[in-house]
Amino acid sequence: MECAAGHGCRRTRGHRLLSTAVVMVNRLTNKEKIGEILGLVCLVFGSGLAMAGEVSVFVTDADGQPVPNVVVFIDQSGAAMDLQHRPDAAVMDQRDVSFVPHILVVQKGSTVEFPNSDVVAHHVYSFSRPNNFVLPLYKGTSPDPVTMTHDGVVTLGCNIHDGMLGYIVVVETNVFGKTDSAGVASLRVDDSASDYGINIWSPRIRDSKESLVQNVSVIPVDGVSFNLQKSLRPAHIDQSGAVAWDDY
Ligand SMILES: [Cu+2]
Repeated sequence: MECAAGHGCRRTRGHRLLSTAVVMVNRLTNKEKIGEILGLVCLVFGSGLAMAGEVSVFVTDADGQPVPNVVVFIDQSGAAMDLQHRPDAAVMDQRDVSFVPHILVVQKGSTVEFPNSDVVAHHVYSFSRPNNFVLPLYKGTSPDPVTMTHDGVVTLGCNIHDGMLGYIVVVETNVFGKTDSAGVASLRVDDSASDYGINIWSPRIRDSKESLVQNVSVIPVDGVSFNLQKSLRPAHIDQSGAVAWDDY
């Protein structure tokens, strides 16, 4: 961001430059000082905007408690995005008879690898058309990655272990994340972003679809809050270790 005073200060400069700048200003003439002070103001202001490219999203349940592991992403139509961040491949592991992570978010067109870290075999499948697929019983060597060619939620199961349940959320954007234990996710949005929608999704959420998107026209300084109204569905608990499968 170019400073209006023409000093060219950029938001990427940090506060650590501040003390150095103050010392320099003290050595200048009054006329020079005015100009430099303007620059300093610009520097501080720019530093304050250092997080302007980050949009914080907060999700709370009907009791006001933070909801972790909620997928957060912006609309495809929203703004310029840094396509350099597109992942080449994502990983949905199978560990302790569970899908790890339980919920994976990828950009449309990404490939997903399905290694099996267990000693037992798994038979992974999804009926979620048009991203449906089957990875016949395997362990050890991983099957070929699966390319997620359409957006939407891909529900995963295992033919052997009924308790295994996972989700791949395929989005049309590379600006996505998941809320942490504090119910917060940070999205990195380009400075030029405007008029875009912020969406949330979780298999636990029962609120109306319309309430799970908020449109913003600029980067909201205070972030965006989703205060869910309906009680959540219970969290999924895999039946890890419930059955001892030694070999297939
Ligand atoms: Cu399995």
